[in-house]
Amino acid sequence: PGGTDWLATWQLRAAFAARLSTMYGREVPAYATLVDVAREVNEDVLRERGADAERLGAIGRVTAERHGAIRVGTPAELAQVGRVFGALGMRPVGFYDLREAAASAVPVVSTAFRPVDGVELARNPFRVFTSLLTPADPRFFDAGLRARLERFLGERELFPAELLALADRAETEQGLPGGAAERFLQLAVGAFKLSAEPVDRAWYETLERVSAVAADIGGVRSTHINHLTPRVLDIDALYRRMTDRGVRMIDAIQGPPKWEGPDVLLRQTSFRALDEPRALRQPDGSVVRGALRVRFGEVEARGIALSRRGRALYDALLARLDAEGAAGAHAGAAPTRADRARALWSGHFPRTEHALAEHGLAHFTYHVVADRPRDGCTPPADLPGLLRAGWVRADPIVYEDFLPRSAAGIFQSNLDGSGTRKDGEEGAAYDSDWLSGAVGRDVLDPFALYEGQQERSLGRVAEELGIGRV
Ligand code: OOG
Ligand code: NI
Repeated sequence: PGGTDWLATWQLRAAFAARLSTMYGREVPAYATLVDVAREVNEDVLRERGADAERLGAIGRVTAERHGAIRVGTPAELAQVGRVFGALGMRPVGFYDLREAAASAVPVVSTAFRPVDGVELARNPFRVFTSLLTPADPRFFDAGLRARLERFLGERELFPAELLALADRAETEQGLPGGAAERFLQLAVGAFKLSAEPVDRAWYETLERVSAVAADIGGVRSTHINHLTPRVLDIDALYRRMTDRGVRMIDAIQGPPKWEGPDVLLRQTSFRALDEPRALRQPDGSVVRGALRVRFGEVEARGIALSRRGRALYDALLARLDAEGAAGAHAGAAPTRADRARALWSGHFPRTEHALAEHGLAHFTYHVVADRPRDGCTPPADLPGLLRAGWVRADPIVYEDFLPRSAAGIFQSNLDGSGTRKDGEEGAAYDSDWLSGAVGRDVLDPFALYEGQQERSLGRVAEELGIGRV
């Protein structure tokens, strides 16, 4: 393959992300405001902090960086999504069970499609959080509703055959020639456009009584991009500026607190979308103009990827914060959750990248320092020694994934009703293996990906310095 009008996998991915962004900006005007404010904030941070601002990604990558969210109804639809994103070099990573979030259960299990290779991520890190409805979970759907839902979903077509054929070709050939690329991009972006087809009101409302997410997925004959999230370097500043512009944000930033130590994992916040006009088909067959509120704006700041141990520490701190909150609510304690989180992190989380690396709590790639003065010493054989004596430098690996709790919170904070999950019944079992079977591709373990990236960099260090494994 080749030729001047050839689009390689990453170019297809970048073009898809850019076109989706243009389409979404037309559909949801507040998104354009969000993107403007995010750009302003990023420029300011770059001016204030200089090169340090780019420690977690070059500004070119960060400015173009987006994640989308989509929701589908059946394993067959998910497998088709896998083919479309496979054409863009995006693989399913991670398993998220959002049915289990205590205060905010939604009847879906999810994964994220994204590039996995460091070079590909640097070229364009576009990712899509992808959720699959769980009609087999009796806590949400009784047998009758499940049967109706599965019949409805089985009869719709989200992705035209021509799109899937082009996707398969692009994946096999790792790109497409100009004309085919153009057609593929048009069809792919079109598949995620909000449909103008009238919504069957009675059916939509039946599902809405179970969950607004179930209605959004199974109440219509098409899918759509649900939100498109830019990345910002200072999410607290962004939150203030959006509020100043009169956009009402949800009441918190989800994820780790703002504190004096390194940014880790992912911090996100959002605002409610406005009602969008939609045609509704009434039970008597007439069509009226109505409105649905399904889409919203979200923004995020990304930090360093934690190791399994680091993540366990993070989860433990979060659990403590919840427990204290529950206790404090009775005692009428004054500090806000954000204040308490900051105090807890300051007491228990390492304050420097160096300490994170030393305790194996976060992931880094390691690189031989090219211009280290030649002082006749031989390099030490251990990593702390190599770092201390300046032979090797550690660059943080950016967290490319999502947080189940923030995801559930984002879903829920933007829904009208809270829906119903009947407890006391056994939930249907879904796990990462089941999801791999549904999508027809291995759902990869994010921790293993970060570990692999770190290990490969250490292998290169050992080779370049001519020392044994570090
Ligand atoms: C997905 C919500 C999760 C995130 O950033 O955590 C998500 C959805 O609303 O479909 O996008
Ligand atoms: Ni999101």
